[in-house]
Amino acid sequence: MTRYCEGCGAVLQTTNRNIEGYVSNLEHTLCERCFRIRNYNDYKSIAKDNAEFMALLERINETNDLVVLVVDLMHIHPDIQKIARALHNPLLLVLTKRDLLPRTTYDSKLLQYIDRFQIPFVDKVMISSSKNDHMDELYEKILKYKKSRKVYVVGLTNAGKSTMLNRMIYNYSDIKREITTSMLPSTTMNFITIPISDELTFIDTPGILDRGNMLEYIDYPTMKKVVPKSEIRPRTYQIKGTQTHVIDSLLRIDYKTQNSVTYYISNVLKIERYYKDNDRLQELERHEITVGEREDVVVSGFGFIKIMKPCKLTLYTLKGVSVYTRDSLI
Ligand SMILES: Nc1nc2c(ncn2[C@@H]2O[C@H](COP(=O)(O)OP(=O)(O)OP(=O)(O)O)[C@@H](O)[C@H]2O)c(=O)[nH]1
Ligand SMILES: [Mg+2]
Repeated sequence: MTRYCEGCGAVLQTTNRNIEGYVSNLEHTLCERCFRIRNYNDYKSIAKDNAEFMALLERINETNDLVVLVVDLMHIHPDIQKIARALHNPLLLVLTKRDLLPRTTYDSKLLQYIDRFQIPFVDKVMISSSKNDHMDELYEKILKYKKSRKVYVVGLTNAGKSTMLNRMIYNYSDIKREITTSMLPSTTMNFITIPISDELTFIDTPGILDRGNMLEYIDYPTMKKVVPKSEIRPRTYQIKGTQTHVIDSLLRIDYKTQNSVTYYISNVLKIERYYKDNDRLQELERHEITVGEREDVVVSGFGFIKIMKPCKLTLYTLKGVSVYTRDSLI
């Protein structure tokens, strides 16, 4: 009989330690990887490919069940359109990790921001799973819009799907169960069925991969610094003439013209400023970026920088990390 890991949904197997679902003994309910994440913070990356993910979406698309699309507010990625286009199901939007953005930002502004993707959501909710904020509102909306017993939870990898579901399990069911969550992308490996009540069963899914995410390229101690844990204190700098900003060994930006720039990144990251030429981090991958009116520069998995005036800048970061501009979020 096929058995599945309770933490990540992988099929349990005893043959290959380097692929998903490995256990030394089939009596175990958690795979070795989940066990190590939970007990030792030992993160082993097992990436799925997106073809597999799209095949899972096709299975959801064959149903008419409600789909909850979870979007990380720190990481609103254009790929959510790809997910929405692949599904004909009713879609409920959940914007999560609200606790990380400044309290002074209007919720309505954040909710409206998503309208530019022109996805016909049945409704939208903004939550913080960490703080247990707006979970009752979300639960009521799920009960209101669900078409059958099953409700699927989808989104990009690392969006916070499993953390949200752990809250749901704890708040609204009697079951004693925890899905594995982690800072590392691709934690959930397969569909995981979570019966909450006779009327409601959630199905957690692996997230669509986001290849350019910085978290794929850094070690655990660095990840702990980069992933914000509390409300971000925006840091604003006035640029007069030329200025270089260097953040750890991860990012360098050369500004060339007068501007005002605000960083939305983890509070523990130090921003060093240089007013004279220097060659720090120039060995990293170079991006020449043209910033338009009221735009952010997004460094995937790291954070974003709000730039007041249109300009050209040079940015250096780890090879493979995706960098792009978008309309200002805040
Ligand atoms: N600050 C904050 N962090 C959160 C919140 N929800 C999730 N996280 C963090 O986000 C990271 C990813 O969470 P997961 O629940 O594992 O994400 P996922 O969408 O299930 O990811 P995959 O299984 O890889 O697709 C973890 O480090 C969580 O602690 C939240 O509301 N606030
Ligand atoms: Mg997950």
